[in-house]
Amino acid sequence: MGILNVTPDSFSDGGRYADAEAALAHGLRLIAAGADILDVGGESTRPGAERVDPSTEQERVLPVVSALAALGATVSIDTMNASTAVAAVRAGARIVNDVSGGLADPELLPAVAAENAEVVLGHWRGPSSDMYARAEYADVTRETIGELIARMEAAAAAGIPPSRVVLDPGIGFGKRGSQNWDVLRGLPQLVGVGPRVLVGTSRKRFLAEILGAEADGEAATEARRDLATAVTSALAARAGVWGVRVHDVAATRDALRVVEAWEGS
Ligand code: PMM
Repeated sequence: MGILNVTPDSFSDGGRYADAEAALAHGLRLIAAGADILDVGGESTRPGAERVDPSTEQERVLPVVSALAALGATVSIDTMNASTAVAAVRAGARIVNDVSGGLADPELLPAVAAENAEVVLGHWRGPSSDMYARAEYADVTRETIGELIARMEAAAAAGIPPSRVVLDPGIGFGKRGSQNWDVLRGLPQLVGVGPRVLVGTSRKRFLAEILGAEADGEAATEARRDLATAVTSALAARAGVWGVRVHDVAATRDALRVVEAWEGS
């Protein structure tokens, strides 16, 4: 899954693809690099980010979603808003990627069910503005999986069967540095729950922390974070996940080719 953020303030690529034409061109580059799905987002979820109103979000994403869908791309819409999810699905998106797992907007799961879309349910304990305040766990892996199962059950109650659900442990969402590694170590248990699993580690702060890369210049940090992302993607694939959400699709494709060769598949 290639990341296409159409936002002026996303933490790593914010602002670069804010205009629809530039976003479309970047989407085509991601497909050429080997992305199977393009994840279009119009609201930054970086730590401390302010919420964007749904009409601004839709102005940003809908032209990009419809242009990519018209070209035959599989598009997911990265949103926490039911109205944006519905508008994007009607513009051609097949998957609704909600980092809040349906918690931010109670209308989202019923809307996804009514539109017959698929849904990514992220593990989430509250808005980005204060998510680290909620990063208190006795057992982060067990609690993350338990809370995701509860969201899967909420989706089923809204009319979305597990076959249309993808679970995402929400790396960086309400989790501090080492807690993210604990969750990644527990991926085989999450895969064992049943639905497909998606993981998003791309360029996240917990990677820069172990690299000691935070003090580097921005470009150097990005290159090192992309390499670390390719490695985590390979390890996630070995753990049995269905998908990885990344900025640098080419590097992750290469990493996944290595995994396939290693596994002889
Ligand atoms: N992370 C971000 C945004 N959307 N969606 C899913 N499913 N999983 C994630 O981990 C995730 C996401 C934040 O990263 P970005 O600002 O680079 O998009």
